[in-house]
Formats: sequence, C-alpha cells, structure tokens
Amino acid sequence: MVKTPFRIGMIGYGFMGRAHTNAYKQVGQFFPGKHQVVLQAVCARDEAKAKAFAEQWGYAHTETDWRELVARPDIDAVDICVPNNLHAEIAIEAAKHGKAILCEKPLAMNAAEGRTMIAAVEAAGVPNIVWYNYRRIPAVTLAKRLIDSGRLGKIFHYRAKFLQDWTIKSDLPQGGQGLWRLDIDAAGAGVSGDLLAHCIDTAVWLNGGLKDVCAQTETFVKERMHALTGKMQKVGIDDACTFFGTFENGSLANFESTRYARGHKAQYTFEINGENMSIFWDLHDLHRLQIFDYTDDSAIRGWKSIHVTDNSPDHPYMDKWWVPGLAVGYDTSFTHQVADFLHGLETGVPAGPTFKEALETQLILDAVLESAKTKQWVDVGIV
Ligand code: SOE
Repeated sequence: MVKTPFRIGMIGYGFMGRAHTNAYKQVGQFFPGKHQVVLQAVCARDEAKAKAFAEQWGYAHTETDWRELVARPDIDAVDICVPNNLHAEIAIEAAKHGKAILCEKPLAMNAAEGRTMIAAVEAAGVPNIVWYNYRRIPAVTLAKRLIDSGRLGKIFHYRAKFLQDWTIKSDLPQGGQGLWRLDIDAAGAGVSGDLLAHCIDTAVWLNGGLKDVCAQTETFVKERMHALTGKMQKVGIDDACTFFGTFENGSLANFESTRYARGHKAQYTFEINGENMSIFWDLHDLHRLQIFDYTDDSAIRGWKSIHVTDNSPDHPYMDKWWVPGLAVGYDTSFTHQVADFLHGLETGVPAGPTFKEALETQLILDAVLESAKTKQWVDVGIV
C-alpha cells in the first residue's frame, strides 16, 4: 500500500519531546495504517541542542525559531512540546498555516486562552488533539469500556490522586529548562495544571463533567531562586491542591495532588464506586485493573486484579503488541494516542480530547483555583 506521509514538526525537545517522538517512531510498526509518520523537523532555540536531538532521534531538519517551523511547507503537523505559556501563540499561528496540531497538556494557561485556540483551529478546520496520554493505557481504556457498558450501575464516588515528591528541597530553583513547571509565568499553575489536569481529563472521560468544586491549595516553599534571573522570587504556583465536588451524574468527586508526598514519584490512582462494581487503577501498576464485582457469586466475591495483557480484542490495544501476559508501559500510551489520532484522520471521526473537549478540564481547573482563592464553592463554567 502506498502510504500518505504525515510530516511532523516538533517544537521542544525535553521529556515530552522524547515521549512523543518515540511514539511517532513506533506507531507505523505496531499500528500500520494509511499514514507514514515522517520526522521532518525539530525546533529548539539552541541550535546545537536542536541538531543533537535531530541526530539522536532521526529528524531530517532543524529550526531555531518556531515561527519558521510552523511556516514550513514540508510539514503537515505541529507538535507543541514547550511550556504552557507558549501553547496558545504557537497553536494559533500553526492553525493559520493549516497544520494539524498535537498540543501537550494542559491545553492552555486558562479557559479563556483555551477558547482562543479552539476558535483558531475551528476557523482553519485543522485536526487537533491534546496529549492526555493516560486515557490510552490499556487498563484505563478497559475501565472506560466497563463504565460505558453500564455494569457499574449508578455511580456514587470518583476519587483520584496524583502524588510526587520532587520539589521538597527548598533550594531547588524555579524557571528555565526542566524547572519551568515551578514558574507561574511559564506554567500558569502548579500541581493543579500539571498533575490534576490528568486526573480531571480521565475523570471527565470516564464519569462525565463536574458541576461544582470546593478546593484548597498550598504553596509550601514561598520563595525560590529563579534560574533565569538568579534572583530569589516569590513562588506563584500551587505546590499541593485538593478539591471535592459534584459530577453532573450526581456522584461525588474527591481529588488530591501534591509534589510533597515523600516516597511517591508519580502515584496517579483513581477509584470509582458504582452500585454493582468498583474499579481501581494505579499508575505504579499500570497494566492492572482492580475490580470488585458485586454481581459475582457471593462465595467467590472479592477484589480481583486483571492483568490487562490479553491479546484478544477484549483488552484494548493489546492485540497489537506481544503475547498474553507480557505488559506494555507508560511510553506506549503515547503510541496509542498517535495511532488513534491517525485513525481519526482516516475515518473523519477525530480522536479525543480535541481542543474543544479539553476545554472542560480547563474550566474545572479555573474553578478549582478560584475556589481555593475565595474559599468558596464555585460552579464550573462560571469563572
Ligand atoms: C511532572 O513531573 C510530570 O512530568 C507531568 O508534567 C506529566 O504530565 C506527568 O504525566 C508526569 O509528571
């Protein structure tokens, strides 16, 4: 079959640049389709770093100015892998040039900015998606199938947490490469926008939208040296954020994230309790889905741990990988996202979350931060 080239222009080359590029390299082998992904160009301000990345990962060209990259006629899609404060400007420009856009999460600094990006991609009619990769871990996708089948019955509770511990050191600087997540001007928010954004995206996908929230945030280290200015500066991000709220289906929400949970590196977990079934998932054990099925015979009723590696179509994505019992990891959630995105281009049914769908997470995040600031319940969509 003659394939249609899908030429990627990647902006940024950090941790996510590597995760996305790895997915582009894998997708054609494991999920062959109509498109052939081509690593056309990578852009970084530092030319030597751009060239080194291009050489290591196989990009054909480099750029040092993102405006040059998005204007290149030999690129079909722009992948935005830079700090959050640059997402909107780049996406809007890329849309004007008619490029498909794959944007790192969160979509934007806030919902208002997200709306400008949606307007741009809709006006240009270009395909778009946000990299909320955890949806596409096979065990999480299996949870979605179970919930959609109605087997859980009425949903009562959804709780999620995302715990890390890498910012406890008070002499860790803020800003600059690697540490821009601590700089409010680059990140827009702290753990809420960085970690809870994932929890919220999965929750909305699995359990529907949220009506209202009541939140608390804390900044444990009040000042940090800024890596770019060398000066001590006020820390503007939330180091920890917890909130509860109400889903549109009436179930209760309970979310927590922090970078101050000693011993936890990336402990993202969620649990959903329905009338007939509960489901639990843990990123540290990502290929397992824990299920308690009340409809089981009472003699053998109990929590079971499903190893989501069967290569029948019963276990999402797994028919494309190895043999039963052999797991895939974090990296493949990105491969699955590219596969679904390309499949969406082929079928005309876009894979999510599109920019428009990802706005919901942004609206919830705005409400969460507003609630923490005002110490009031806030309706989602009001801020
Ligand atoms: C932060 O440490 C981080 O890398 C997030 O930015 C990612 O989105 C998350 O998946 C893992 O943690």
